[in-house]
This record gives sequence, C-alpha cells and structure tokens, in this order.
Amino acid sequence: MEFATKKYMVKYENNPVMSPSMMPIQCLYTFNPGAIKYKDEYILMMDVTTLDDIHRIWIARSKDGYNFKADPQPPKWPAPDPTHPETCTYDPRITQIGDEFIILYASDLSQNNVRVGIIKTKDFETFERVAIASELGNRNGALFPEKINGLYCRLDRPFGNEQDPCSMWVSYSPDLVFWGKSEPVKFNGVPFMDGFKMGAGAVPIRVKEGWLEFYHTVSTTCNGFIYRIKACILDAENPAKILGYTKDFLLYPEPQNDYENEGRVGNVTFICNAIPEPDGSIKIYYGAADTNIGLATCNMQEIIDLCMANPCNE
Ligand code: BMA
Repeated sequence: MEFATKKYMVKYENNPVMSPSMMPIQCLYTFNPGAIKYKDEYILMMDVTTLDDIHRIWIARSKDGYNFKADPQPPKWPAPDPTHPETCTYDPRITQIGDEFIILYASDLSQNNVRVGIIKTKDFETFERVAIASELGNRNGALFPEKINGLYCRLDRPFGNEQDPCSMWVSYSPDLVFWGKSEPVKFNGVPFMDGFKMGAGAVPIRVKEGWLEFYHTVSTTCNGFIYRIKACILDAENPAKILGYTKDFLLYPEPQNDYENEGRVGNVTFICNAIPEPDGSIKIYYGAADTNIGLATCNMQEIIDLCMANPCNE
C-alpha cells in the first residue's frame, strides 16, 4: 500500500485572503467564490451572508491575487422571473466563452428548494439574465467553456433532500435555456459515487487528456458532513465518462487551520473555479468553513498525472 507523502495543494501562508472582517459592511460570512482573471485583475464573486441571513453574491478584486478588496456594494443583480422568485443566490461558477462570462449559481427559495440560475456579464459591472433558474432540486452547475458535439454542456447535481446522497451529472442545451439529455457521470461504465455526496467543484479546464475537473466529495460523521476536494479527468467528447480520478483527497480542512473549522459550517472546503496560470500552476480560491476564503495552489500536470494513475479500464 502506498500512502501520500506530498501535499499537492499548497495553502497560502497568510490565509484567509478574505473573511467577514475585511468587508465594508457588517456581515456573517464570506465564502465559496467563483474566481476568474479579467483584464489585469483577479475577480472573486463571493457568497456573502448579510445580517438578515441571506446569501448574496458580492465581488472582491485584486491586482496580485493575494490582497483583495470587496466592492462597496453588491452587484446589481438581474431581477428574477416573477414565476421564480429567489431568496438566496450563492456558489457562482464563472465560465468565459468569447468575450462573455456566463455565471451558473444556486438560486434558492429555501434550503431544499434550489435551482441553477444563469446570468452573464462582459465587464463584471452589469449583469443580464440568460435564463430563469431551471428545474427544482438542482445545484452545483458548472458550464463547460466550449460546446461539446454542438451543444452547451454543464455539470450539475440533481438532489432531493439535503440529507440524501447525490452525485455529479452532465446535461446539455442548445441555447443555455432548455436543458436535457442528462446522465450521471460514470467510471468503468457505472454511475460514479465518490463519497456520500459529490458535485462539481470547478468549471472544467480543457487539457490535452480531456477535461480536468476538481469536484467535492462529502463524507459523513456521526454529527455532520466533511467537504473535501478531489480531481478527475473527463473524456473530451463524452464528459459523462471519467478517464481517471485521484484516489486521495487533494484539498481538505486541516485541524490546525481555525479558518477552515470555525464558522457557519466547520470542516468544509468548497470550490467553484480553478484558475490556470501561465507557469503551469493552478490557483484555487476556496470557501473554508462556509465563512472565509483561502488560496491554495497546485501544479496542473501533477494533478493530471495523479488522475491518470488511477485509470478507467473500460
Ligand atoms: C452545500 C452548499 C454550499 C456549502 C456546503 C457546506 O450544500 O450549500 O454552499 O458550502 O453545502 O455547507
């Protein structure tokens, strides 16, 4: 039996890069950011829980990727459709297609009444609605940055109740409005279930082996859930097929890091985007304990090699 001796994700020594005390207002939590480079800035679209206990998406910006400043106010959010009011908006995942940034987020009426909402922007100043949120009981939408076989494609996670097991699925759309052709992601031809629950973490990154996907896997303990991150490679043309995945956790809450353990929900690391850098590294801004935002970096090829060391045998 071989055990890991190396940390593949290196956490920034001055973590967290964002926490509630750094906000220009009083708030409860800052977490789970969508993250992307736009022009000469790193943009975080964070979940911010204001004192009315509502999660609202709020932007923070940085020139160097380490020092972030939150905007004075949240972005002006496109009005929800009257047939689908939303209370909370959270866990945004940003996908660049051409000069547009398309954002899939959790559009929430209540904890178990969640849909995938879709909005877009060209400048992170003004936002436009693409679709009202789709079918009830779905979350963790992550849009692929290219069409696959002529269709938009997303990872999503249909679920029933918060306490039910659920896994990662792939759905397709001709126009980002109508979604279907849904199927679970499979490994060796069998629906893949890594942990009690799993779902898309980052927006998939195109690599020569296929699509590199960082996903979350949830373990249960006697009194709660633990959210940790692993990675897999999805087939380029059929992303419902996993070509290989990491056996070990890559990013996980560690006991010595208070910012990953204390807050709204301790023992949670959660990601929405991963940013490839020109030097072959990847920056991951991750939600920690549903309260803070940490930064971890890894080497892209090392993660791909770890996935492909545990290949599909179909
Ligand atoms: C999930 C989502 C995330 C959250 C996680 C852990 O269901 O609600 O926003 O980070 O639970 O609490």
